[in-house]
Amino acid sequence: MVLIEIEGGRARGAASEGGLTFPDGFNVATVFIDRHLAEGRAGKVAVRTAAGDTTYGELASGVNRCANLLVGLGLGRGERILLVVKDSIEFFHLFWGAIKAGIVPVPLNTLLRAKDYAFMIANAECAALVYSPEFAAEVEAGLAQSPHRPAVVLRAAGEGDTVAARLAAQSESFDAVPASAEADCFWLYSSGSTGDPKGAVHRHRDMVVASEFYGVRTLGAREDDVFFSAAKLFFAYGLGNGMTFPLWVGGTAVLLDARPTPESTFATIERFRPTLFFGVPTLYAAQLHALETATPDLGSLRLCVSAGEALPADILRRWRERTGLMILDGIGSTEALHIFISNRVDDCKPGSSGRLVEGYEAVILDEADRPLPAGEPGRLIIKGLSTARCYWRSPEKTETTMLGEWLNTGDTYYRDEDGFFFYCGRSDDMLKVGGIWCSPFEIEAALIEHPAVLEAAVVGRSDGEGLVKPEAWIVLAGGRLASAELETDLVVHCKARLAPYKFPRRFHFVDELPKTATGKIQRFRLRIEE
Ligand code: 3UK
Repeated sequence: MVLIEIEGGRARGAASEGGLTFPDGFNVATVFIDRHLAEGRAGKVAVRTAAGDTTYGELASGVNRCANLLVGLGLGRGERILLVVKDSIEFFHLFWGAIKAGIVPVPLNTLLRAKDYAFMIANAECAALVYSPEFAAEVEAGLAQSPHRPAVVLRAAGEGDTVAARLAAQSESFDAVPASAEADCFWLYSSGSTGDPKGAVHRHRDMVVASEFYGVRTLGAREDDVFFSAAKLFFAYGLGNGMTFPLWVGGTAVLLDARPTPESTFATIERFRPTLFFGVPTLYAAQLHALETATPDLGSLRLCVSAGEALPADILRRWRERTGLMILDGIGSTEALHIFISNRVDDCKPGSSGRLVEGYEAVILDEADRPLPAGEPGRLIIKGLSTARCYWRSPEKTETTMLGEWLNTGDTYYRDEDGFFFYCGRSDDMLKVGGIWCSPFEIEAALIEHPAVLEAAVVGRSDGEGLVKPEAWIVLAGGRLASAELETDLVVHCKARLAPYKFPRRFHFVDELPKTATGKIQRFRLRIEE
């Protein structure tokens, strides 16, 4: 059965949804996985990792075996399976196996701590939890702390009884459970400045829309491309770059399960020779430093992409000078699924996020919700067919973010006369550090647990390269004195409690913090102070 009209990796059909047609009963696993067998790609390598290559044929049977395993374990339609899984073939099997069976996969950030997992396990009321053995300590501690107990808890791979080990005994055929373009498909958790992470509920059509409008029509991804994303699959950015775009065009994905450093990313590029590389500004800056002494062969690359935070024009200039390669900056979000405003190879303004991606609309609003003319900064709202339907069980946050068909990005932007969008900052206090969300409140809460700290305020501060890093302003408890040892101790203290990137890179010790009459810390005053 033809589920979606496709020719040369492009969806064609009735003009309705931007040229995309979704038939009744549409299950997105059929177009990302099964279609390749019908199109003759069974023998082509779909995924490459240090552990080996997987063809499209092997991928399709692995996905079916995994769907059979999950159904056999008693998981039902619409139930959630949380995945704390490293970038690996198991991630592909679990994510698509679940979707094909009508189960909702929820990839989680693998850098989190026990209390974060405890919260998500309960919040999602998940029926299953699967994790890579590398993350066992935090995940198992989180499970022990959580009031909710998933019926199924399994390791993805490694020693003993794992998902990978159980696949061999499963049948390699499985008929996709009928769904629809608008049916709930998968979730991604997104963190806000206050309160707990929220599950953004994405639909079956969303990955098709992002892959076609951004991946194919904006980026120009093709079947002969080899994709390498430094951003991990559990981020919406990495999920698109490292899984859905390659599977949409019938290309090849290269996965790196280690931390993306200049050394590990250069080594991966030399070994697997990708044509497209996806990074974040902090990584490009670190790679540029490394390139002062290293001379990796980057000759396979035709194009680089940056997102997660604004790419400073100077980093782009230096990267082009040093490597001869272009970096396309674009803004995306977990709620939009992927990039909705982007530069293009032949249409780029360094320092801007680019122009609208086909299929999306954007409006910049003033305080009274009136559209602003070019040049004036305001709140950016966007509309497109890949945006999340809601946040799971967060009606208030859903109401302020999902405005009918429009999505409130929480970003301040202005648009120039040529239609290029320029980032001016967040509308709240949230920071992007290395492309990953960082709540100042969360770091402050950890800091004040330290006996030497009376009060703490965390703000973002631009480093020498125009990249934002958390900076702490601290009022010490009576009798305590500032010292280099204390700063080291505070960093160790934060790293023990929070995800490893959430610690202050600089400290200021002060007698008091600026506050409003009602006692609210005025972070904006700390941001302008030096
Ligand atoms: C900020 C940017 C300036 C912006 C993401 C590409 O980052 C992604 O998703 P998140 O949910 O964060 C979304 C927020 O991050 N941001 C992202 N890209 C840029 N700011 N310039 C940029 N190029 O505040 C946005 O609201 O973590 C990025 C694709 C998919 C994604 N989910």
